[in-house]
Amino acid sequence: MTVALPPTVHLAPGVGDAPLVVVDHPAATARVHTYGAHVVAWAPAGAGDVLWLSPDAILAPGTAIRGGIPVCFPWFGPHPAGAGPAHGFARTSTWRLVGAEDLPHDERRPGGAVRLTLELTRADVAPDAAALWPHEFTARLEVEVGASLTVSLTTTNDGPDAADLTQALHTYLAVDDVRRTRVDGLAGGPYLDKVAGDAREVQDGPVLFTGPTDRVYLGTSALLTVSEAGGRTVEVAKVGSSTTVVWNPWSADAAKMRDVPDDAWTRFVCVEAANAADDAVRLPAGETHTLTTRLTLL
Ligand code: TA6
Repeated sequence: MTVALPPTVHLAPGVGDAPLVVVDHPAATARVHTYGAHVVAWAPAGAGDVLWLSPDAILAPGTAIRGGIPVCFPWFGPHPAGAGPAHGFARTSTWRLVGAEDLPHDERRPGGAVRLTLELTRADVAPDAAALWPHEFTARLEVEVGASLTVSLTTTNDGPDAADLTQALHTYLAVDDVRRTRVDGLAGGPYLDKVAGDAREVQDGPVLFTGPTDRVYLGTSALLTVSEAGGRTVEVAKVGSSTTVVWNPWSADAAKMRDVPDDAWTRFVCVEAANAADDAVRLPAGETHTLTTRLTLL
């Protein structure tokens, strides 16, 4: 890895041979694994961690890290033909750090920021995994760490044929108690209810959490807020995304997950900028698509 690092960025041991990128900037701190291009922590100055990382997260090649922002690509959920792992191969591949730079203070970036760029091509992916999505591609993940956290996944189709893909920036937000948390901005929108066999429903008011929740909101680019009574509010903005996924496994499903402590399901909610189900992306040869999510603590 030969990229020049500004003084605000250093490398630390990560997963296997894939280093962890540590950002320590006056505007914010962050940690990003090159394994999976996985942001596992972000704290704007003066605030605690906005992202939830499981205390039992498994940091080992071949396993996706539980928490932070897993990059689900080039498929979201089960493999389209049922032939591979859930959520694609990006989160279990080692990406290359190709850029790290300090960005000056401006209107969009109060206090400045650090931008990291990571890249993954078909050649970086284990052959058995790459065979599950037979396209030449370049995926770039830009992570801008500052008073806001902006994560952009840009995919270029380098092959001769159109490529179909689904994707998500599967953001785990830390909350004190999901049962006191609400998501505003989705009212009136249609969704697939995964816990009710993909039933098509329409959102009535804010999303409240009273049981296992796994919803794929379709055709929405809405700005959201995730807030807790008496607690903090996180704004979730997105671009290039027509799907928003909202997930919490609740107690019984969490108990089956070996990388989530039994009582930890109350501590997070996933609010994901995605393109999935009806909103899958068809990328013509030579074309590029960018999916962005931007988190701001209000
Ligand atoms: O985004 C929600 C979801 O697709 C759920 O169905 C749920 O199983 C979750 O992602 C976590 O998936 P994972 O493969 O990381 O255990």
